[in-house]
Amino acid sequence: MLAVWSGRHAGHDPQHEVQFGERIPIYEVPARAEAIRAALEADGGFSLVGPRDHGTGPIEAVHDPAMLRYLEEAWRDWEALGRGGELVPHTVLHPGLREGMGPAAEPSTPAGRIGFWCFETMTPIVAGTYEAVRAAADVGLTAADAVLGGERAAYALCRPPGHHAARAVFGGYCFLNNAAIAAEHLVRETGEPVAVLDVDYHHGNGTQQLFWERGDVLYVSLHGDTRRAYPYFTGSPEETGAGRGRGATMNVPLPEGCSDDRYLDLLDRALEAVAGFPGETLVVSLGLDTLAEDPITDLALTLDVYPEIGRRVGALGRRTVVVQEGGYHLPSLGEGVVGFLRGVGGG
Ligand code: OKP
Ligand code: ZN
Repeated sequence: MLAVWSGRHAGHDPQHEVQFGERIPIYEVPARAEAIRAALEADGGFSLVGPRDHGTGPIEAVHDPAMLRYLEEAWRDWEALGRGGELVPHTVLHPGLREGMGPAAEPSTPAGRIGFWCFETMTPIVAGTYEAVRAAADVGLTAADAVLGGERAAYALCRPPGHHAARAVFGGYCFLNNAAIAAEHLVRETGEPVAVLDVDYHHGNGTQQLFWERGDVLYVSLHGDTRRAYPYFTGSPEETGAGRGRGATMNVPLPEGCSDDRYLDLLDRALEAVAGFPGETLVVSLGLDTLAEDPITDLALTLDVYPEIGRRVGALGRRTVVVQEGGYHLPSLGEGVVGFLRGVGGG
């Protein structure tokens, strides 16, 4: 199987995330991508290639161009103030702040701008962030191109992840929504509907928001029930899309301690929705943070289940682009990803 990756992810290397007033070591680290790459290489069944530069067009087809401009300028403008370290907001644009008063305008200072575009405190910007997030988008797009070129499946080793990034806001370790950018690219290139299946532990609020009113992109997600789990404010089963997208969003909340068997049952429901949706192309947002050992989540999946999840996804018989999202237990990441991909590929 073709696996696309870029070494430029390594430039996004913040040391901390801020949680509940504490600075703790960040979980979303460069070693994640390196662990996956090493496992793909060791397996021998993958051809690793670099991304092709797709420019800003396919990104701006999904995200507010002003947010992309902000990401490009953020670190430079921060440095110009003589600042360094890691750029994290102290003031965030909560919708209640301007309730009934219309939208806010983008502020002009770095301190104001980051709170306008970023929704939380765990997604720092550093010197290499912009280059890394552009590379991650290109990695996803290049894997999509492989499938457009006739490959049955391709893997995009994206880092940082993307599914929490919405049209005009970023957070949750994510800046650009790699999977959504790839899905939109696939819709435009094929002229056909595309399904997105999100099996990361966390609800892909960004992907859901981007395709909420779209009837030509299905979004189906299994995730830790957001009544208890991040990102808290999206992901309920009552959310099914609107307008032309009515019925083209499906959320399947997972209970704390969810086992392999329970997960596979719920996965089958999600896969039925994909099978009932038109089109031949599938994008998978793959997170390994559903694993029992994952340090930031609460399910009980074992490493053995990922090949079976992959096999069931592969059995849909769709052309499939697998996009990396989360997964924070470094010792298991490589085996989990390789197992899933081998399952998709029928191996
Ligand atoms: C990104 B992806 C709450 C911690 C939440 C942010 C999680 C972002 C996950 N105590 N941290 O979906 O794996
Ligand atoms: Zn996640």
